[in-house]
Amino acid sequence: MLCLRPTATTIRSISAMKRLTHAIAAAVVTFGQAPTAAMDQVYDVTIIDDDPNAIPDSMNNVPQVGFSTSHSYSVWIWNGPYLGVRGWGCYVNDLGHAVWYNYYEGTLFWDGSQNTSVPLWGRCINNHDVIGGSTFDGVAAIWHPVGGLHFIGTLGGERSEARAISDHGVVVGTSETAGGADHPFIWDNVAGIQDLNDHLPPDSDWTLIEAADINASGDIVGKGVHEGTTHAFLLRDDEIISLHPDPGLGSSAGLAINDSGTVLIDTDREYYLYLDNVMYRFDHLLKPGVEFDSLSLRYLNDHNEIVGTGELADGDGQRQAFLLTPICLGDLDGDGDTDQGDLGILLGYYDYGDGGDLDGDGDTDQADLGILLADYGCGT
Ligand SMILES: [Ca+2]
Ligand SMILES: [Ca+2]
Ligand SMILES: [Ca+2]
Ligand SMILES: [Ca+2]
Repeated sequence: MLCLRPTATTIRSISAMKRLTHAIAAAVVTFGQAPTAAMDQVYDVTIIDDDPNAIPDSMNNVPQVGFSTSHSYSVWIWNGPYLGVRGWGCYVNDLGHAVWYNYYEGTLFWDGSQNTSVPLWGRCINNHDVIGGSTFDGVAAIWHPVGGLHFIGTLGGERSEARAISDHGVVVGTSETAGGADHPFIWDNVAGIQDLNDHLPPDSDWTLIEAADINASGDIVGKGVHEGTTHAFLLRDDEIISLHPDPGLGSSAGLAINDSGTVLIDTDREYYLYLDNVMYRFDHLLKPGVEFDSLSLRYLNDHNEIVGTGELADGDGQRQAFLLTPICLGDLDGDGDTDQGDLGILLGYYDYGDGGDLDGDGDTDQADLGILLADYGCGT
C-alpha cells in the first residue's frame, strides 16, 4: 500500500523553503540599496605570541614575523625558525632570510640554513639579500653576501642610517646634515646619496625629517614639517602628498608603504590606513566584536596584513602580539571574496545546519543571509 503522508522532514523543508523565499525577497531589497565602500574588507585578529615583551621588528609576505624580546633577548621568526638567544632586531625577507644582532657574535645574516657575520648594524633586508643599516661608526651602508660592504655616506653630518631598501636596491634612511639637522635621504648605486628635500617641488612648504619606507614603485613615506605641524608624507613621482589624517591631530608619521601603495600611518592617538586613496581609521576596520584597549601597529606587507602588539578589550590585560588579516565577512568558501559561490553554500545550508553560519549562533538563517548580501562583492 502506498501511503502518502508528509514526513516531519518534508514539513520542515517546506516551511524552510517559505522562510527562505521571504528572506531572499527581503535581502534582495537590502542588497539593491547596499552602499559600496572602497575598503570592503575588515580585519580579523590572530594572536601570534603571548610573551608581553615580544617585539615584532618586521614582517614578510609569507607571512612570517621577525621577533625579538626586550626581556629574554630571544630572537625568532614566527612561522619560521628560532634564531638564538642574547640578541635583538630581526628583519626578515620573503625568502625567510633574516638579519639579526647577537650579543656574542655581532650582526648575523641567516640564509635559511646558517648564520654569516655581517659588518654593520642591520635595519632592513630586501628580497635579494641586500642588508641595509649603519656601520659600527654610525654611517649608513649596505652589505650583500657576495657583493660585500658598500658605504652610503651622509648628507654632510657625522651620522646616518639606512631604514628601508627596495628590491631595486634603492635605499632610504635618515642622515645628519652639515648644519646638524636630521633629513631623510635617498640613495642608489648611480645617483649616490641625496637629500629627499631636494626632490620636493620648490614651493612645497615642507621640510622632510625622516624617511621610513620605500616600495617597489619608489614611493616613499615618512614624516616632515608642513603648515607648522609634523605630517605623514607620501612622496610619489616627486609629488608630495600630506597623509595627515585629521587637522585635529597633533602629529602624524608614515610608518610603512607596501607595493600596492597602502600606507600605515601613526598619529598621536590612532593608527590609520591610506588605501586606494582613501584614509581609514584602523580601529574602524576591525571585525565586529573585536576591540582593543591598546594597539600598536608595527608593519604592513603587500597583502595588507599588519603585525602589531596590544591588549584585547576582552583579554586578561596582558600584552600580546597580533597578526591582523583583511577578510570578507561573507566568504564561506575561503577564497578571499564574497560572491555567488558563497551565496550558493549559504542557501544550501539555509535552515539546515551551520555550514552557512556567519553570525556564529550555530544556525544558517536570515541573519546570516543579511550579512552575506551586505558584504556581496567584497574582494572581487
Ligand atoms: Ca568566497
Ligand atoms: Ca569566489
Ligand atoms: Ca547564524
Ligand atoms: Ca540565527
